[in-house]
Amino acid sequence: MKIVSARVSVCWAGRNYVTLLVDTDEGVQGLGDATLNGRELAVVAYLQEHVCPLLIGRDPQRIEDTWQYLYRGAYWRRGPVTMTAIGAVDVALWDIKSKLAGVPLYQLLGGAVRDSVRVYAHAEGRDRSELLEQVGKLTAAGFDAVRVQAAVPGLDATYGVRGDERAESYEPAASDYPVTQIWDTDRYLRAIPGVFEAVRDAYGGDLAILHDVHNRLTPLEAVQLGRSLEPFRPFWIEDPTLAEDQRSFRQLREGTTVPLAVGETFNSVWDCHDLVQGRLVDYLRLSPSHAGGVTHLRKIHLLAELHGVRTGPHAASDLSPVALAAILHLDLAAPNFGIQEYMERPRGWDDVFSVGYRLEAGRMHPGQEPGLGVTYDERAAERLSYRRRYLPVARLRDGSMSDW
Ligand code: KDG
Ligand code: MG
Repeated sequence: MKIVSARVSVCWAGRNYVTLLVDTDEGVQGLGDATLNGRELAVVAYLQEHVCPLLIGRDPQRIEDTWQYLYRGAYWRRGPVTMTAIGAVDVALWDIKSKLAGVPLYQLLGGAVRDSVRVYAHAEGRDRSELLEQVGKLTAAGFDAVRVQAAVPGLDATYGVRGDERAESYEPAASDYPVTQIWDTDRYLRAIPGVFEAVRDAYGGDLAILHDVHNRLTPLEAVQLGRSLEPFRPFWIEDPTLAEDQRSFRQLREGTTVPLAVGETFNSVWDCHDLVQGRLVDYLRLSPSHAGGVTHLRKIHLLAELHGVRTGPHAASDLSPVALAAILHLDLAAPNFGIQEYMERPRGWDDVFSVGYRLEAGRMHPGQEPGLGVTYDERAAERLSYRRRYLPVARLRDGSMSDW
C-alpha cells in the first residue's frame, strides 16, 4: 500500500484550522490536525514544502518509521512548527491504520481501560456573580470539573475571560495586529483566593476546581498563589510559571502542595522528562497536535506512568476536532489519564467537521467508528478562507512586555 497524496487544507471554521489529508492507493484517507494558533501558515509551508513530498510513495502502515524519518532525518528538530507538522502526519497515519483494521483507534492503543473520559469545562466571569452563574450552568449540565477564570478588578481584560474583544483569549482578536492586555500580578494575587472561596462555598467540596495562570508568575509569586489556594483544594493550578524555566518547579514543589499541571506548549519528551522523572509536576498537558502525534505523545505518557504523573491533555478550541478525537482515543486507553480539557466548539465547526465522539454529563467517548471517527468536508472548507489572526499580547503597567 502506498500514499498517493498528502495535502493541506486551511479553513476558517469559527477560527482558523489547518488539516492534513493523506490518501492511499487503496482509497483510505487519514486526517491530521496541523493547527498552530496564530502561526498557522508556518506549519502549512513546512508541510507543503518539506514534508508532504516525502510522504508520496511511502507505506502508510509504517507509522513509527515515518515518524523517525521525519524527526531523526531532518537534523533541525523539535519546536512547535516541526512537531505540529510531524504530529499531523502521525495522526493521519494512525487514522489510516485503524480504518484498515476496522476498529476505533483506541483499540490499537491497547483498548479501553475506562468506560468514558472525564472532562473539565471552562467557566469565566467579568465579575464573581457572572462566574458563579456559569459554574452553575456547567454543574447543572453534569460537569463535575470546571476551570475557573475571573476578571481581575481594575484591569480592562484578563486572560481566560471573554466578553469584550480585549479579553478574548481563544478567539483571536479581529484586528490586523495583536491587541494588548495590561497585566498586574499584585492585583491578580489579591483577587484569586476570593474567587476560589466563592466557588467552593457555592458548589461544595465535590466540584473539581481548576485554574490556568498562563505562565504569568515568578516562582516565588507562584508559591504565594499556591499557598493561598491550598485551603480550597484546587484540582490543579496550570502553568503557574514559565513552562520553559523548569528549575522553578522544584521551588514550587518545596513551597506548596497544590497539584501542578504543565505542558500545553511542550513539543517533545525532552521538554518534560526532567519534570516527570523528578515528580515535579502532577499532570502533563501535551497534545498530539503539538507534540509529534500519537506516536510521540504515547511514549511521553508511558514515561509519566512510570513516575506516577498523570495526563490532562490540552484541547482548547484552537485544536481541531481531529485533534480532540485523537486525544480522546489516547485518554480512553491511558492508565494514567487524569482529566481532559473540553471547550465548547466555535460556531462553524459543523460546516466542515463531522465527529463520532460524544459528550454526555461531563464525560466523553471517542465513539466506535473505525479510525479517529472524524470526517472533513474539503469542498466546504474551500469556501471558508483563512483569516490572519493573532492572540493578544500582555504588557505590564509600565509598558514593558509580560509573558503571554
Ligand atoms: O492557543 C493558545 C490556547 O490554546 C491557550 O491559550 C489555551 O491555555 C489554554 C488552555 O489551557 O486551554
Ligand atoms: Mg492553558
